[in-house]
Amino acid sequence: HEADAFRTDLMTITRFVLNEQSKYPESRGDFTILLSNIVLGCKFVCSAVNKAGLAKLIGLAGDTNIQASFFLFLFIYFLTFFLSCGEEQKKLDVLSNDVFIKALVSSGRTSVLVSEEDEEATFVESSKRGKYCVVFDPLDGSSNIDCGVSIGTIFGIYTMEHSDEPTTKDVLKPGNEMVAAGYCMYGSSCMLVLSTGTGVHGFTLDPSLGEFILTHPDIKIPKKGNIYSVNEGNAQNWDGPTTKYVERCKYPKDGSPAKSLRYVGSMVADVHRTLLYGGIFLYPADKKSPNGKLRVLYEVFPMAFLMEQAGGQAFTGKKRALDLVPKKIHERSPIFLGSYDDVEEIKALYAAEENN
Ligand code: P6P
Repeated sequence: HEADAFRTDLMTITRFVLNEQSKYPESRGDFTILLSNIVLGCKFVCSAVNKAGLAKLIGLAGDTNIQASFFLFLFIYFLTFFLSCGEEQKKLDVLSNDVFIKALVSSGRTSVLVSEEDEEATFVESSKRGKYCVVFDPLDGSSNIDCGVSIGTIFGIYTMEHSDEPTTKDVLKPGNEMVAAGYCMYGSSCMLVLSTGTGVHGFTLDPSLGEFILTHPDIKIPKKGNIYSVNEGNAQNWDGPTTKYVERCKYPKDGSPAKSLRYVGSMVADVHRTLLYGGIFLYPADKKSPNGKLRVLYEVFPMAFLMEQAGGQAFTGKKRALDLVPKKIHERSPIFLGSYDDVEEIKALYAAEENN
């Protein structure tokens, strides 16, 4: 009888992906190498985010009056070196972006990178190109760092089937052509949720091992939930179907209990709760932003991919989110995602409006 605290059949994310890879004997392990570089980026960002509060507190951001004991001074010294790497103190989202760009380029498995932080796509130099294109938000929700709210990295992966010069056409593809997607949430624990097209799996970072351990195999979202997640502050600008749907959540006509409202304002936190507890997350279009706020490539698509793989769905108000074909790399779209039955309800309201 194994003592639970010391299970030895540790399934790490690397072993998990290698097991997946072994199903494709012809694969040369490129995806495993790509993923291990994404995992490296997540570990670095997790460490930097966890130290950020302290770094600010003890004035690493260029302040001079560091009031610290000798040990804290040593900690500061090593932290300064670690975080600043000889350059000025970088904002965490810029630092995170640098880390992911460098890790992905040096993996030698990518050709096009699109980041929320960079206006233009990054085209990898020919000697380092590989067959994958990665779209990502290195630190989504970073405005929440100072108040300690969970934030995260979101990524999606396409393959590039040609060996010509890469262009943005290699990433301006529908989400239904993504081969993998995931997010890493930096919260009370650091959790990486990943799908390579065969279900959704959650891995929790064990800092003492520096390994992501499989803690949530084959996550399935409840078919229906009792939580809705939306920024009610935008209610005056919503269109009819969204207004009607939220009204139903609060004042159900069929005598069922009202839904609870949970809204963190950090997409990774709101989507992660929706995935585990069920319910619906909405970022609708409104009069001010007719395409909503969230970005198609590196927020909507990866989360829609995960939701479908977990048995849920994702809808834009007009169509299945993964069927969108973006024309620009930072394009936005309204999004309604979560439990299958909950999203069905709002789809019916939009369809009814369409028929009127
Ligand atoms: P609002 C964070 O800034 C973000 O991009 C997502 O992580 C989050 O879901 C959304 O914006 C929150 O937007 O308008 O409700 O503050």
